[in-house]
Amino acid sequence: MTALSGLLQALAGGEVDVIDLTQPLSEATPIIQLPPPLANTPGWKMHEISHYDDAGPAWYWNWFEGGEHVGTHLDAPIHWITGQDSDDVSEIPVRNLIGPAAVLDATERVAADPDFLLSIGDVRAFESEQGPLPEGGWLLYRTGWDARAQDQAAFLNADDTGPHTPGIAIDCAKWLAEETPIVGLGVETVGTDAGKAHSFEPAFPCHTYMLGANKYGLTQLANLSQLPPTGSILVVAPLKIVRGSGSPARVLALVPR
Ligand code: 23J
Ligand code: MN
Repeated sequence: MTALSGLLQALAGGEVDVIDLTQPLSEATPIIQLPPPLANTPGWKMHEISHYDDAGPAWYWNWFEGGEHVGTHLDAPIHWITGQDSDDVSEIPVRNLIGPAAVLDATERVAADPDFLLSIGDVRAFESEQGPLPEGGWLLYRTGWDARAQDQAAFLNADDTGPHTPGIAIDCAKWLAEETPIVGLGVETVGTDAGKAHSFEPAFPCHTYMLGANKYGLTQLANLSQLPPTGSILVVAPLKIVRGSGSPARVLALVPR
């Protein structure tokens, strides 16, 4: 038996499940809101070409417009100034897009504090229970925020002082980027950085350090509650947009049952 025939058998026999970690992409998909004078991304928009009608009697198809950073999407290193000499989304080695996932659950602490920031100590505590962060893998940061993903106001959770969504502490972002063997960080929120991260020093530390270390970000993930802390495999499939800074992505997990 080869490794792949074993995988097929496990899929057929239900010992391995495929879980879709992707949020539906539609005109209702929440998008990030940066404060003025910064420009914002347009959301997702669909335009019908034909629908079994005079414009195309036997076929239905659409065209679409939207930002690269809409919905469940991947941030390529070139997205940030610190990664400007690194890969655009079409240049990312595909080997990096399949790897082990470590799922750290902070749902309870985020429920008590929407501005919760993950610390190095939290990741160290996870590692002492579950083993070290995986080489070439992904840290998936579970916050329960995916429950809000169909409602832009609840998802962005903004008030007079700006958005309040969970993220990563500054020193933890730097440590994950520079000292751990992961290739990327995945989150359930609108961006890998906390809602308050515009006022951090440096601003948006996850983007600054992770993309600056030639690593990746993944946002607006769904269904992390269906993954074990370790033992699943992530498959990330962004579009191969030439010069793209990122792309909406289909993200799947292979999960042992
Ligand atoms: C541009 C500026 C700040 C942020 C972002 C984009 C994102 O979250 C993104 O999607 O990369 S925080
Ligand atoms: Mn992005």
